[in-house]
Amino acid sequence: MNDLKNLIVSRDDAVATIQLNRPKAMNALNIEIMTELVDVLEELDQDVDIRAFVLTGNERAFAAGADIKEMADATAVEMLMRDQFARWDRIRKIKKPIIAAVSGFALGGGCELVMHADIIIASETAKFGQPEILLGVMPGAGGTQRLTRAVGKTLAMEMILTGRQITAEEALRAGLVNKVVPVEFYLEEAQRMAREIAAQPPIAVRLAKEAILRSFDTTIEMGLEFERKNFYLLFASEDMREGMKAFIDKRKAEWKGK
Ligand code: DAK
Repeated sequence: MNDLKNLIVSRDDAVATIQLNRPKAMNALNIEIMTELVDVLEELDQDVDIRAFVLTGNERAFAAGADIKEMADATAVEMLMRDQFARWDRIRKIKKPIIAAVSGFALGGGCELVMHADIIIASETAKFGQPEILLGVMPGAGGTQRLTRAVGKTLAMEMILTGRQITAEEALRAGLVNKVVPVEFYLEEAQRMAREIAAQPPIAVRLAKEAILRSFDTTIEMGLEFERKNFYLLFASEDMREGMKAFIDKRKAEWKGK
């Protein structure tokens, strides 16, 4: 993690903040930055001292998409052989909660990366869009699926078929983001929420995140079944005993992550 060229990683107690750091290229997501990002997320996902992630960019751009310069001359076979989708799938498998703190442009792959996060905090200046159509292509890292589920069919169609960007306020109304805050506070607010989640019992957080994500690829029946299994499983945790006992004793619970 020491020789990262495109990311700045900082730790504050149980929260790891990962900042995309290719400012001259508007944080365009080239293969190198995506490789670093996925490796860091996986490494910290295994670190018991880290309980939540904040993923951010800079004030001007969260990320302006996949690196167009890296893709412009690629053939279909080269794109296939680069197997970039595998990296995105690995982000999907991260177990700890990821909070995206978004300011400025979150476009194309940048918007898709934001939608891989579990919670999204936007600054008033954030702009979300899937402008791939303007380049002769279409979203390739989940945009047609995740944006549609987040904002509904008609707005997703408009954004993807015209390339129109939406403002933070519009994103809030459409249900794409959790909160819009002044630009001075977007990172702070995401870190505050990450700390709040990091203070919860980690096994319950992990199993709840897993169950929510499962709702995207299953029927309600199978999803409920999955939820129930995770619910039962929590009765095997020390934290469950502690949480309920602390309530009865009228004291604050002390979580062990066991
Ligand atoms: N790629 C490469 N460079 C980019 C870039 C990008 N996406 N976005 C910006 N830059 C670079 C610019 O080229 C410029 O570099 P220099 O000319 O200084 O060398 C620098 O960043 C500053 O950008 P601008 O001069 O354009 O700054 P402005 O403020 O005027 O405009 C902008 C900001 C964000 C509106 C504009 O830069 C822009 O429209 N950028 C492109 C946005 C876009 O079309 N994004 C979608 C890209 S396609 C996949 C997964 C995902 C994807 C594909 C495959 N696999 C898993 C296989 C996703 C595809 C996409 O995202």
